[in-house]
Amino acid sequence: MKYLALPLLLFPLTVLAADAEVTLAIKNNRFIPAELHVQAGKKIKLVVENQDAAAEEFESYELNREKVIAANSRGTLFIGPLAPGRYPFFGDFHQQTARGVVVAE
Ligand SMILES: [Cu+2]
Repeated sequence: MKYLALPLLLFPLTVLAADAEVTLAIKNNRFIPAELHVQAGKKIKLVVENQDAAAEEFESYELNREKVIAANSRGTLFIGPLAPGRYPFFGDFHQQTARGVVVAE
């Protein structure tokens, strides 16, 4: 019995494991950096750090992701593995200024 438990314990860890971690900041309703370079074909843990006093919603149709990041807090998203290419994203609450792109290469 005890040997059976080990894979079950490891299973969630392996699923959640990312190959790389990148950080994106939000400051003055802008993403920094606005162009985020990641490795194609890898699962990426994207940490979004909102340094503003207002919430923002990270959104990307191409990445099929949408997540609200509260004021002065962090949120985590997993993206990929991505094919080489460009994947625009935007801040849904400040679309005029909060724009960026993930470049997978
Ligand atoms: Cu939205």
